[in-house]
Amino acid sequence: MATPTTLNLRKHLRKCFQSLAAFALLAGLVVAADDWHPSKYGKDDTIGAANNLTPTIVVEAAGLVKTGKTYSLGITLGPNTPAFGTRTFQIFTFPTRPDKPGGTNKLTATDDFVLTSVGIGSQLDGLGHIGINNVYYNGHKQEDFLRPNGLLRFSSDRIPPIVTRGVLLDMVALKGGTLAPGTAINRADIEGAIAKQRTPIRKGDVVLIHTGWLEAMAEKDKKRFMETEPGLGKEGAEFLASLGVVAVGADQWAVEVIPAEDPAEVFPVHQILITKNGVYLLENMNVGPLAADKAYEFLFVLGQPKLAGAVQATINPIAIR
Ligand code: UVW
Repeated sequence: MATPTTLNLRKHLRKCFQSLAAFALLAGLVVAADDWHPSKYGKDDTIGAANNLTPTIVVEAAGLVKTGKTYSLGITLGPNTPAFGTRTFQIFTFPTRPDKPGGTNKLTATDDFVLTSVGIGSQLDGLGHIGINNVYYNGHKQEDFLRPNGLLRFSSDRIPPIVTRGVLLDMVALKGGTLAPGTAINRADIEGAIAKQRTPIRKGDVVLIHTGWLEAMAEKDKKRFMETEPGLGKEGAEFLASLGVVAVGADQWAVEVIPAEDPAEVFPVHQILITKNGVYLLENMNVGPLAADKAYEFLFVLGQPKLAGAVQATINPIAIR
């Protein structure tokens, strides 16, 4: 028969079990929240989805060149280029030998000096750029790799040449016009474009999204261009990462939709692609000319600027078809 003491003991034990169960559930959630590191490419990996590039992919992508037409996907960077936050660009040009021409051949010369944010204009976001509560790609803390004179790890000059098949997802053609700011592009939209264009996305591809925002707004209203934009949503980002793409680009400044689908979140697509999956972002890509030619797949060529310790990279990838 249960005495008051044994009843109290049972009550106490039940409470203990309940607390333990709650703790186990919480621990499980914490583990699930961190299950993106170590990286699937290995605990020492520093190049993320660039691991999906192979010589075979390069050879196959080269086979997409049929006409020899080239497309410069970078926009020209200048002091008036729309920029995030306090980012700026300045160039100074001057004669190198102002006093007297050199030698008997009277050499004269001109030099330049550029003072710029790297994350301005057409840019690649490297794996040291974005973290989740100070945890970055492959579980690294910012203080482990950030130094005032350059990154110790994830420097963009270390990203291998990205030479692969490029796929343009023409959302403007799919939706019948420039996407409205705040429009999120998700899995159904991506699959819709893939089906319409007959361009499946493969492991190792670079995917570029045409929203129409760069052509519609970058010159017309720089402030509005930077305040909001149509772009990739979280589910779309998860989907593209699951396909093994190396990089995702768009013709707007953050690749992702602004404001975010959940207005309480800040750049969540950056975290899904860069931090969790090691997928690079390519921002402000001038893909309008590709869309105009219905060039939905092409050879994509991008070599990184060799800036030691850089977080991002100013880029001008070339599409060739
Ligand atoms: C941020 O730095 C958050 O923006 P972006 O990567 O688009 O330049």
